[in-house]
Amino acid sequence: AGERGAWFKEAKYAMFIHWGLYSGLAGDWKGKTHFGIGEWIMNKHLAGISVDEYRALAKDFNPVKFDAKAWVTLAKQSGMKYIVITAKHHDGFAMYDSAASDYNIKDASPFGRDPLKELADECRKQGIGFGFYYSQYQDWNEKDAFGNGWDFNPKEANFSKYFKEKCEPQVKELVTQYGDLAVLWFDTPGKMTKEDSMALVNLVKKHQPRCLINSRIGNGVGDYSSLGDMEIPPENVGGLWECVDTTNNSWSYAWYDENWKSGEQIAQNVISVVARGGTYMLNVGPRGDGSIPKGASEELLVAGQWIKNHAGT
Ligand code: FUL
Repeated sequence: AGERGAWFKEAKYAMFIHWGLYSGLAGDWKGKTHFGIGEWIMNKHLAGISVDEYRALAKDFNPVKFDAKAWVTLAKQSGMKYIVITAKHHDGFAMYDSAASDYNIKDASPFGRDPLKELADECRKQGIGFGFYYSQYQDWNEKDAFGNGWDFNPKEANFSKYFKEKCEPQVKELVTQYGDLAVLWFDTPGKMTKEDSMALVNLVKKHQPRCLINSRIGNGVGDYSSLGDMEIPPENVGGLWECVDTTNNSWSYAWYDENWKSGEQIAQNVISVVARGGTYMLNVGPRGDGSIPKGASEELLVAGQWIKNHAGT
């Protein structure tokens, strides 16, 4: 990524946010708790929710406590230099106003706002970077995408249809309607072809020449490498790289997951990763109502204070 990657090396510490319809379930489906990672609750490995039942969740999703200013202020006070948030996770629900699919927060929920637009604007206002997570290969809402074998027959999937009609148009919306993006964070490329990975790379770079793409775009065509989930390497792995971790165990909010890292632990992780030459992107999972659990925010601020005292940023 050369010069384009210079800011990334400088930034070193970022906030990751997993937020979607699954946040409202918080690990619970019809009174039963499904332990694991909250954003996977729809999957057959957890509750195995049908597309119809899952889609209905949008009607009750109303994050009235969402406050872009409070989220960005928290990231800044924690010492983080940019935010990356789930525009669309594997469940297929767009958390922004998408013309390419009406299965999105603006059109399908009573909230009726585009929270990611508000967040992007607020990041710009407060002077930190902003980027999107986008699940390009798995989309459990679509019969033509990969991942939902409990509702659809994978043998009948026409991936290029999904790719042309939803994936590419949505990525185009993200790179053209939210101002300058720091990062486009793709995930679980699976068996995606190099041609498809490159189509997304070219689309992003055409509109956002300075935006970096992580290695989970697949086929070795990313700008920097994202290590395995929650993996803090024992030494410098070389090149541009990041470690993605979370403040507790689940990425998205789960009612039972109170295993919060202490401020001291967070500061130690930041130091370890940064000392080894990487970037630490640490996740918070806001609740379905838009509030960020204190177990995360308070400890982030403790670590942020430590970083300010010792590194003067
Ligand atoms: C994984 C995803 O499957 C998880 O849900 C989460 O988004 C994590 C950061 O990446 O591979």
